[in-house]
Amino acid sequence: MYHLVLVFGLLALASSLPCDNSASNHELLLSLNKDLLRSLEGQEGLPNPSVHLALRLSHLHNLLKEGEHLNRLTTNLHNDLQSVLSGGQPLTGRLALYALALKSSCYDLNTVTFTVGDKSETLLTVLKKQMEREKEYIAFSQRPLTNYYQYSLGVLALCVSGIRVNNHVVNKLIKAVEHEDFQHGNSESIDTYAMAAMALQCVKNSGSYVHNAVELDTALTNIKEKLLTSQRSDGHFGNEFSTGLVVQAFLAMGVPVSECAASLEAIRRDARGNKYQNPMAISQLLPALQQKSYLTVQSKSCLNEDNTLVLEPTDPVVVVPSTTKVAVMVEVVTSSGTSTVYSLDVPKESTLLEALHLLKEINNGFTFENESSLWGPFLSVVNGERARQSDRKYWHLSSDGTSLTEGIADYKLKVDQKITLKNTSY
Ligand code: B12
Repeated sequence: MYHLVLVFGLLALASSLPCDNSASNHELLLSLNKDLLRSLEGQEGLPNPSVHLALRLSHLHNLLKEGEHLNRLTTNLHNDLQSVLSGGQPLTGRLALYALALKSSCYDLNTVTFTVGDKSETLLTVLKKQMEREKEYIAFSQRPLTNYYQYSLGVLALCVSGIRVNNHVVNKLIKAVEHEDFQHGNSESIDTYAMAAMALQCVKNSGSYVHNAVELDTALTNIKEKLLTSQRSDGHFGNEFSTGLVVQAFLAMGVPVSECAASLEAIRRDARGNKYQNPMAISQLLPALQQKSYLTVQSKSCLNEDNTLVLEPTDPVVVVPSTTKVAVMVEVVTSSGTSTVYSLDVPKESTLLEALHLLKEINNGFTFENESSLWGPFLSVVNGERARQSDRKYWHLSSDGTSLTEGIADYKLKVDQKITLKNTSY
């Protein structure tokens, strides 16, 4: 009898974890973990707090490399954030990710300080003040200084660090859910709904939102519905790059893992097909694949951790440009609506960034500039025309009329096509 119960128990456990028990899944997790760890080595620029967070939430660790990266965060990233702060620009999202990354390494956040004016303030105080600024800005112009994704990250980082988030700050997020204010350009931002869900769930768990508990519950229910209706027939929620965050949000909201099986399988299918090359993409989906959400940072202990993740030396990959060419037309549509079309042939599999460089070299008047971000180069200026976040404008990328789901450094040109760069207001 006892054995029977045990067998049934094990079967029940296996069926409640349908996504994580095969050897091939383990291989995939190992390989994604290694990709993230390797991305730390190639990083010429600033250390990436989102990658750190994902590595720390993982079951597998390389404690030496994670420790070195932590040092780079508290020096290089810290100094960069200090200079942005001194310049007065908003940096809610990056401060929040920095706090989450440090917390995931069990770093004492009270010892992390910035100089503001002639005073020294802790990271969490600075973040709290950034949130106040964001809140004031919403009251005045119905949108945050940065965006609601970063606003949610701010609420989440404060909340998981045990800071009571101002009711008015939370209320602005609840209202934004109610008014369906989460946009990505001109479409809905599923990533933002997912991040807001984690933030609001954390606030709910903390029991600190005394303003109107029913409103908070309604917002969470509405987000859950919104996320569920974003599911595509292939299992993804939103698109390939939002699904990891959506699964994280469901886990945070207490949805059983078994209900996320189709979407976890969709992520794994895409990962095996090499869809996720960008470390940022991996950093947002790896916690979900390991059935964790950013909320688990709250209870993270750094004792007795695995230390088995090792990187085998890899031979340098020499990419020989393909001799097959693809014909690319690049259309630039300025804010006044004028359109200029350029044509060029590029080796098949070139990135859009490589194609734009080639186009610039041809010297036919085309120029462009980009700004670095956690996702890689963000196209910010084309033919001298800047599309700025402060003006609610950006250079929208599309191919044959379909919006790209990757940026200029990741999108590969595989067939003849027309790329449109359009200065778009949102
Ligand atoms: C807000 C947002 C935008 C806003 C940013 C301005 C604003 N209002 O703040 C706008 C609308 C301009 C935007 C544009 C684009 N976005 Co966007 N964006 C986001 C979102 C929801 C949050 C980014 C953020 O604030 N992160 C937090 C801060 C701390 O990180 P950060 O790196 O400092 O943030 C900056 C960069 O992320 C940059 N940025 C925003 N989007 C993108 C996309 C790429 C490819 C790059 C390199 C940079 C970049 O703007 C942020 C604010 O300054 C993310 C969702 C996500 N899962 O990350 C999608 C996301 C990053 N965007 C995405 C995409 C595809 C785009 C576009 C390429 C869409 C298009 N077809 O044109 C363009 C970028 C084109 C270009 N000019 O290079 C994808 C990227 C997927 C991928 N594999 O690369 C994401 C993941 C959404 C998704 N699930 O598809 N985006």
